Amino acid sequence: MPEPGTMLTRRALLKTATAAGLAGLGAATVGRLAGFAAASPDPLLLQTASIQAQLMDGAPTKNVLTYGKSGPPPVIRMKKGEAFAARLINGIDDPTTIHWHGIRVPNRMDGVPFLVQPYVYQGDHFDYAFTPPDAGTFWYHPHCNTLEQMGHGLTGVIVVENPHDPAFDAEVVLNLRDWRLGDDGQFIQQFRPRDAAKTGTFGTVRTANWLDQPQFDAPAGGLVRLRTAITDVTRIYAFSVDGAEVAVIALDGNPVPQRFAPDALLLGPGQRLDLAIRMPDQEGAIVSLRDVRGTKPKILATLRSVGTSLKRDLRDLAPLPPNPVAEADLADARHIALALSATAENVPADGICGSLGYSFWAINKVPWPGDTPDPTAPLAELKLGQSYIIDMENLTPHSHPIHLHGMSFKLLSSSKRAVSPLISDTYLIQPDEKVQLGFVADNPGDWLLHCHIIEHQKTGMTSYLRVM
Ligand SMILES: [Cu+2]
Repeated sequence: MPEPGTMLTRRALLKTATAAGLAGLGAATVGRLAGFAAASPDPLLLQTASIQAQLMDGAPTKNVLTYGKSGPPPVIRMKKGEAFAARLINGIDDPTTIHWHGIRVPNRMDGVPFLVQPYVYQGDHFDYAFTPPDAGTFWYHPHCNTLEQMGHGLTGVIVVENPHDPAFDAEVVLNLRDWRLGDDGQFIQQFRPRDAAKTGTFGTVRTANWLDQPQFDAPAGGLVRLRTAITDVTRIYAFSVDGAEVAVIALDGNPVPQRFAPDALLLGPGQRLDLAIRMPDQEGAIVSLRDVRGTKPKILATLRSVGTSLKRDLRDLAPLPPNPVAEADLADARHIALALSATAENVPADGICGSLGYSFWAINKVPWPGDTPDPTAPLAELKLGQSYIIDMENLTPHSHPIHLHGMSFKLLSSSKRAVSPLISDTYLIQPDEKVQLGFVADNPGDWLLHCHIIEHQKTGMTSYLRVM
C-alpha cells in the first residue's frame, strides 16, 4: 500500500514513470513481460488476485480483489500517442475483462464481454494493446460481474501523460471509493434491491487510495496537480477544497475551457477531476479535499505544506493543451433521442455476467439486459464519420452518470443551466434535466452507453450504439 505522505516531484515522476504505478506490488504478478511481440512495448502484467487488506480499524478484510499481490490496483501511466500494452491474467475464480474508461481505444480493446471480446476465465489471459490519443486522468475496471468485482476492489486510476503539459511541483493521484463492510470489517451484501431502484446502495467505509483520509506532503508555495477519479459503484461527490487557492483544470480527462473553483462541484461514478492547487506558503499548513454532499461533509484527503515557499503563482500556470477530439458539425448532425426512465413492470431479468435479477430502469422504455450473450439490437446504428447529437432526457427523480464508450462528446446545452462546452465521456444528468451532447461517430464498433451507478447499469440502464 502506498505510504500516506508520498510526494512525487515532477523530476521523480519522469524518472519513475513506470515504477510509480507498480510501487509495492510483486514483480511476479505486476511487472513487464519480456519478448511479448516485436515492435510492441513490453506489456504491463495485470493479474487479478483475492487478498486481505486493512480497510478499517480492526481485522483485515478478506476477499478483497486487486491487480497484483497486495494493496490497491497500480496507477497505470501511459503517454499520449505512445503504444501501450497490458496482459490481463485472471487469477480469480470469476471471469473478468478490463475496460479502459474514457480512453478512445479500438473496439476490440474495449473490454466488454460478448459485445467485443470473450470472457477471460481463471488461469487464462487476454492481451490489450492500444495507443491512447488523449492525455488526462482515466481509470480501469472489469466489465463483467462488475458490482461484485468493482465493489470488492478492482478499480484503478490511469494517468496519460502529455510532455507538453505545464510543469507542476508535485502530483497526487487519488482513487476515491467506498466499501460495503460490516462492523467486523468483512464484506456485507453488496446491494439492496430497494436501494438499487433509487440512488443505489452506498458503501459503509469511505477511502482514498484504500486509506482513510491520507495526507500527502507537497512543497510550500508550490503548484500541485491533484488527479481524482471516482471509482465507486454508487456515490456522487460534491467537491470542495479548503485552505488553498485552487482551480479546476480538467474534467473527465479533458482540459476545461475556463478554469473555475470547485465550489461543491457534483461528479458521479466514473468521472475525474484534475485540480491545480497552490500550496500555502507556511510550512505545516493543511489543505483539505472534501466531499460536501449531504449533511455530513467528509474530508477525503489532505495536503501538507513542507519546506520553504516556492512562491509560485497559480495565474502563471499555462493552459493544458486540448485533446484531439473531432468537432461535431452541428448543422449536419443527426439526432438520437435517449429517454431515461424507471421500468413500468418490475420483472426479474435473465442473464449472466452479473445480472442482479431485477429490472428497475429503462432507456427509451426498454429495460436492457446489459452484458448478456443474447444478440440484442443496438439502440441506434450510426454512420462512420457522421456528426450526431444525443438528446438525452432524465424522466426519473435520480441523477445518472451516463457513460459512452469509445468516443468523447461535447456538452452543448442543458434545460437546467448555462453550460460551458466541456468535452467528456460521462455526463451526470440531473432529475428532469434535458441535455444535448454532440459528437462525431469516428470510432467503428459496438459501444456501450450506460449509467455508471452499477446497480442501475445492471438493472436495465445499459444499451449500445453501433458505428459502421
Ligand atoms: Cu443511473
